[in-house]
Formats: sequence, structure tokens, C-alpha cells
Amino acid sequence: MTTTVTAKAHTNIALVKYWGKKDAQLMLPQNGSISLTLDKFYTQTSVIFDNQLEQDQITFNGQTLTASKAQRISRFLDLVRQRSGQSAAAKVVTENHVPTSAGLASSASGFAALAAAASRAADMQLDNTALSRLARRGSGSATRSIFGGFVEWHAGHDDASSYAECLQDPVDWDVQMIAVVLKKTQKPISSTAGMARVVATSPYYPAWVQTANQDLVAMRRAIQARDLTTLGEIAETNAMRMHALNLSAKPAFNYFTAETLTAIQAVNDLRANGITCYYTLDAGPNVKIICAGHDTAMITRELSRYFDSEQLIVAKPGPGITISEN
Ligand code: 2P0
Repeated sequence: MTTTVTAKAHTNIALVKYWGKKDAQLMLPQNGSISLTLDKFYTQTSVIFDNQLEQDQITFNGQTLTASKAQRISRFLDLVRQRSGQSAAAKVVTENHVPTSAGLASSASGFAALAAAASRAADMQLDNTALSRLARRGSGSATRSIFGGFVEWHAGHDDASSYAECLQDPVDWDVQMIAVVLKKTQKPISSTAGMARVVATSPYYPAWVQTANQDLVAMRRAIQARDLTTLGEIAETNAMRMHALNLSAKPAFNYFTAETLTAIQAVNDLRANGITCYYTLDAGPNVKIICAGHDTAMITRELSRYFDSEQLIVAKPGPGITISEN
């Protein structure tokens, strides 16, 4: 087989978060999640299986990957080989299009693009639901990056029932995000390890699952009603509850820096002045602001009191996966 397949997947930001697994091997989450796929940040990955190769050859932005990252990708390729019957090693070339090393999660777009390119290169013809299930085995958040716009990942109870589906794409109303890209610091703990510690040690975990399930219902309604205020309120509360889990773990950890708190305060001040904007935070210091497109210029102007203009990236809802053979 000599076809090179290229896939492009965009990253997504969760509005109702995934933060804990109930099955680490199958990558089944404790609760469902809802996200918005963004246009600005994406990964493009090409895969070819080649009998001449002795082992998988993986490059990321022109560089050879570290052993541990390459191992995670090779393990994922093993799953594709096992399912497809393809036995050759693969050449994988990945380009991550995230402006100025933004430190925004790349595992979501990365494993979504890899799942699509590798499965097609191995001659599997998967529909988007099956692709979403496959991407999930690489990284939980990748489950959602198969689709554009607003997306829900159903937690499910086994491999077949845990997949994402599109809630709204195209997004036909005015909602955007501003990524506030903060100084990179050493991550205190990886997402995978952080969520495992929280599930194992936070006494608040059952309350998280219960409230996240309520948030899913309310968030679906807010998206359907195109209600930015309700959407933002749910997302902000949900994000802070996720981070409260981290503070309540043993040992406790958090992803905030002093700049994170500055950005949160700036959003609170804007809102006190009547601007509809809300923040959400993931497993890192960056803050993402949910707002209307017609307010982005004013919000970035206000934030430029604290941050450089290149730290403020405005993103719109983005598309789902695209695959091409060459
Ligand atoms: C999310 N995050 O829903 C949550 C919110 C970060 C905070 O999914 O272990 O890289 O590979 O499944 O998907 C980041 O964790 O973790 C994440 P694994 P992943 O977007």
C-alpha cells in the first residue's frame, strides 16, 4: 500500500469539561462533555504505511519526537494495525498550526488528525462516528475534534457507546473566543495524571459528576437557544469547578499563574461594566474568553492594558475533519 493520506483537524475548547476517566484503557470518561471547535488552531498529519520501514518514523514540526511522545503515537498506530490487518510500519509527518507556540492543547487536534489519516492510509473506511471512537483511544479530547462547531462527547459505557456528535455546525450566530496566551511554565502535572489523581483523591468528585451532568443539559439548551449569557455562565462555573477538583486533590495542584488571575480579573471587570464575556481554563495557565464577535475588538483593547497584542488571539468556530489522499 503506497497511498499517503493527509488529514486536518482543528482543536476544540470544552465548555463542559472532561476531567476524569472511568476506564483508562478504553478511554471512557466519567461524564460527557461539550466543546466548541476553533478555526485558528489545527494539526495537519500525513501517514503512509511502508513495508520498507523497520519502525514507525514520526516527525513533528520538522523535528523527531521524544521517545515517550513517539511511543504514545506508535501505540495508537498499533491499534490501527490490529484493526485493519495492515502490518507495515508508518511514516507520520505532523505539522501543528498554533500561532507563536501558544501552548494550547494539541493532543485534541493531533490525535483526531492521526486517527483520520492513519485509518484511511490503512484502508479502513470509517464514518465520523467510528473515527471519533478511534480518536478517543489516542486522547479523550480528540474524540470531539472530528466535528466542527459545537460538539458533544457522549460518555457512554463501552467502546461502542462513547463517541462525539455534532450539536451545531455551522454556528449561525455570533459567538467567538479570545485565547489569552500566557507565559509557558513547567506544567505541574499532565492532564492524564491530574485527572487520575482527582478521581482517586478528591472528596468532591461525586459532586462534580452530578453537576457536570446537569451542565450538559443546560448547555445543550443554551446552544440551541443561541443564548451567549447562559452559555458563558455555565462554561465559567463548570471550568472553576473542574479547577476546584484540582485544589481538593491529595496532593493538591493547580494550573494557574499570576497572569491567569490577572486575565480572570480583567474579564470580571469587563462584565461588571456590562460586557457579555466569560472565561474558561484548561490544563494550563491560558485563559479563553467566550464573547460575541462584535465585542472582540473592544475586549482585546481592554486586555492590552495587561498583555501584548500577540498574546491575544481571536478565534471563530471552526470546521470538522478533512481528509485527502495523494
Ligand atoms: C477537556 N481537558 O474537556 C479537558 C478540560 C483539559 C481540561 O481533555 O488523558 O489531553 O489524553 O484523555 O484529552 C485534556 O486532556 O487527556 C482535556 P487524555 P486530554 O478538554
